[in-house]
Amino acid sequence: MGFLAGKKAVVTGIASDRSIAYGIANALAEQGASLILTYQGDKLADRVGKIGAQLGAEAVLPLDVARDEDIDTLFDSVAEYWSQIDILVHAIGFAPREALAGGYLDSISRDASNVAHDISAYSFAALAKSARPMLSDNASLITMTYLGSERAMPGYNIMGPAKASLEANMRFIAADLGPSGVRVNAISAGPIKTLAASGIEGFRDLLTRAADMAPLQRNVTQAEIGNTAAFLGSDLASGITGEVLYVDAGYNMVGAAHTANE
Ligand code: 0WD
Repeated sequence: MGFLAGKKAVVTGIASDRSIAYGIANALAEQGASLILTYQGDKLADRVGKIGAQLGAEAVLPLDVARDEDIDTLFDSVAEYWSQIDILVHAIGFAPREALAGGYLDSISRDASNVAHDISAYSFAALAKSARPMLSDNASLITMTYLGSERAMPGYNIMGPAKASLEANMRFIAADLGPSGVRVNAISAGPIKTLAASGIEGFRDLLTRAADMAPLQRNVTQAEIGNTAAFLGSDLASGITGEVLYVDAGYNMVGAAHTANE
């Protein structure tokens, strides 16, 4: 029996079987959690529906976090299956493609900034707020972030400030929900080739550089992010809240002098 047996998990952000959220859903299922997945928009309904069937999900529900009515109705729909939620995974990020190329100031605009913050950061608070009445008294909320929140990574541009906002959101939500026993954390993943990542200019170089510099001398996998989410979602992590946990083969802590081959 897995260490998440009996837990009920809502996982957002699956766009394909390369999505980080797919790795997370898979790891949660392997450890015995029951799943409800969400998909963004009709064009992903079939693909995520098939993934749901493959993972044995109890339901696959629509959620576009740009729409308040979707956020409001999601948990009404979840309540038709479950009375409580133990794990909520937010693996959603978006910025207009033109904002993820070229220099920061060249690519920035009010619209791109608003969209990136709305979809990538505010949506975590909106989901937590809406899920709150259904959260079990040892529930775990998990979001996905990236080192661009604290370092000016080339090409990451407006997603950097959006991830910084997401991490601050995570801490404020953790402070709010902590008294009721609910834990809230972020996983800061090293680069992984997914649909969203391929929109970032120079992403291939980022992958190579991260693998060269990281102490483990490689990139991380979806499965490694998934296993970390399974741990954070479980009672094994009962003392951890308000944290950013790096799953990046050690890249974030290496000084420039340790850059391999330079
Ligand atoms: O290297 C990477 N891939 C890293 C990703 C490193 C560190 C962090 N992350 C983060 C991302 O910023 C994101 O928050 O992990 C999260 C998941 O990203 P992913 O797995 O890399 O990307 P992808 O497979 O594309 O899934 C992200 C999905 C969207 O995919 P598309 O490709 O269609 O934009 O987020 C979902 C959507 O399914 N999404 C939305 N869901 C609901 N409402 C919305 C929305 N408005 N917008 C995007």
